[in-house]
Amino acid sequence: MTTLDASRPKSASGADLALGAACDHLIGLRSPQGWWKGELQTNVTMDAEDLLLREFLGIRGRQDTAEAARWIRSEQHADGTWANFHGGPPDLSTTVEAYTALRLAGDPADAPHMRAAAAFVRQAGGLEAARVFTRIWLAMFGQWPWDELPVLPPEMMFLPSWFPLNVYDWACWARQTIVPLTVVSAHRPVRPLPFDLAELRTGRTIRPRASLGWDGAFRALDRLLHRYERNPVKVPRDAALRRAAEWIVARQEADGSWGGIQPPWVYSLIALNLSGYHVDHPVMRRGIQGLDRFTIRDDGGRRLEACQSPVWDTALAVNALLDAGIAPDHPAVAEAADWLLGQEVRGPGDWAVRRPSLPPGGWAFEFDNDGYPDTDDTAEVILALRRAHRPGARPAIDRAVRWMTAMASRDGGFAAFDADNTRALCAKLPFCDFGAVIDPPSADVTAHVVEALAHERPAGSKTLRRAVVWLLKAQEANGSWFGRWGANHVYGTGAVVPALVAAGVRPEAACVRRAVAWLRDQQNDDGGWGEDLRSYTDPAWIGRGESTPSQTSWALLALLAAGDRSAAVDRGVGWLVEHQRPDGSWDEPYYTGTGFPGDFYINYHLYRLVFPISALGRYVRARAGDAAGAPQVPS
Ligand code: R01
Repeated sequence: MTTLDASRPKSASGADLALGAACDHLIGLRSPQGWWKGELQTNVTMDAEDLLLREFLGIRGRQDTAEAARWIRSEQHADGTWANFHGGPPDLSTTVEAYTALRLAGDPADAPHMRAAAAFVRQAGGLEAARVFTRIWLAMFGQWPWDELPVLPPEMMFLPSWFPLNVYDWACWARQTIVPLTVVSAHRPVRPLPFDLAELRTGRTIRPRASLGWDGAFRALDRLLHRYERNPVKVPRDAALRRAAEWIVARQEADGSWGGIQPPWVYSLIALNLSGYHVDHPVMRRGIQGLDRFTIRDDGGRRLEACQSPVWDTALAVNALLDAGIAPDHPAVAEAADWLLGQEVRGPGDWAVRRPSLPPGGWAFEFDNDGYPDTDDTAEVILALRRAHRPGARPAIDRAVRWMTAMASRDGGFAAFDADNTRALCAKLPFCDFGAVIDPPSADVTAHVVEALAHERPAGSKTLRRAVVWLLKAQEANGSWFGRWGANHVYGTGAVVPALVAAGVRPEAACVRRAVAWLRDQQNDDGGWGEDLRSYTDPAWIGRGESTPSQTSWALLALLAAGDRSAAVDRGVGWLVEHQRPDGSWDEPYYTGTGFPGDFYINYHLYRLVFPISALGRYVRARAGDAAGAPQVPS
């Protein structure tokens, strides 16, 4: 007997049984407080950098080292390398960092797994070819000359918020990384290791090709800054370092983190330590202790989450259960909705630099990330709360709608954390060889906002209309939409089509028909959908890849919203039903979440469950509607 029988229409079909088992499994995963949180899996640079951080601060313990090393070894491929995601290619910087951490843990350089790793590193260009972040870590331990890194002067703290390259021109995740790194690179710390990484060097110097334009200009500026670094003017330098340290301390979150993400967190701890904060200082203690809550310990060893997704996961879970037809007063829905209400952001954040008179509201991604609410989470929570019909939710929804609406960028689209964070120049700095450093509007975020606003605002409201126009303009020639925060065009299209239909675009409209045709074209022979992460760097992979539960569900959500009742939909549902595990969940080794296109990917462990529930739920209900004579769209 499932908990659902009372609240869901019965039918003996495979989809219905699969849906019931999946809902039971999801409900079984919720916390006593009512929230959900799936593991947020990334790559071993998190674990390697955690050991390096502890070494730097002089707090590295034997047990933690041994357990982290065990995890890092377990992730190594047979050829000695590490990748950044399941099925991904060997990654040079990740392999350098993992190798360094294992040396720290005592693995001898002549052990077979270490020799294999070192051979790959040399063949891929050596330390000399690793990313800037990796070489900063090496410089902190005397394994790379500070002179051979791009300069990031702390004096950038003095640039006003209208001046190019000021700290608020950077995406919040890059801003919170760069400010502490200006402090670190001004101090040029060297804390020696008991070993040398000679075996990872090729001896070749990487001399950038002579070039014109911004690259050349920034390289010239970097040479000037290097000269300045030899003898910085003391008074402004000291003032800049003080201001940076204050800026960092003011942004520590209640859980001790910075931005709730690992890179700002570890660099802030290092920067404050260099600024005179001893490891016993309360700020440092909270920061170091907070890392514990991001640490997972199990049979595989000890690993860190790059960040945590409880608000996001809970909003998606509530929406999924409601899609499945579970009643809003079911305790799993009601308690989660009440927990979400308690997570509302009620204070100011960096977003206010661009929207100074806007009252706060909305939701962040994490437990205690109060300085950085985002429109993506806010939209999903608004959708969940309005459907959950909780007494007392209205004021919070209204504040959120108002905040989210005002976060529209100039062009009418929506980005995650900031409005008008579009200074493309940021990415041209020689420092920036990894990850997205600005937060411009994207189709997936704009779609989620449109879907939320469609229910909350009159169809003709100006913000909603402009966002819909933004989406129509963003449609690719092939009929799909790009996926910034999920992989990839299947995610974008799976978000945009339901949003457009919710906003009143007719399913017969050409833009929807083109999206449907594209999705049908991409369906795999097995009935599922998949899109390889290589699609971010190689257009030949767009829409192609092994079928996965979350991506199959995204495609189905778009087709169902478009009124598609073709065999393609039945075959997609068939794929989900056939691949369900006996426990009601699905396996999803492939990463389908995107941190930074091309550079950083996320396996959200709950995606494999919440999206199939939404897709199966809407499928079952659409079929029930068809049987009751609801209109269908011809395919
Ligand atoms: C990182 C890094 O580790 C990281 C971790 C998480 C994110 C940002 C936003 C959201 C919320 C989720 C995760 N939504 C907009 C998306 C919803 C699906 C980003 C980065 C790595 C390197 C650097 C993240 Br530098 C900085 C951070």
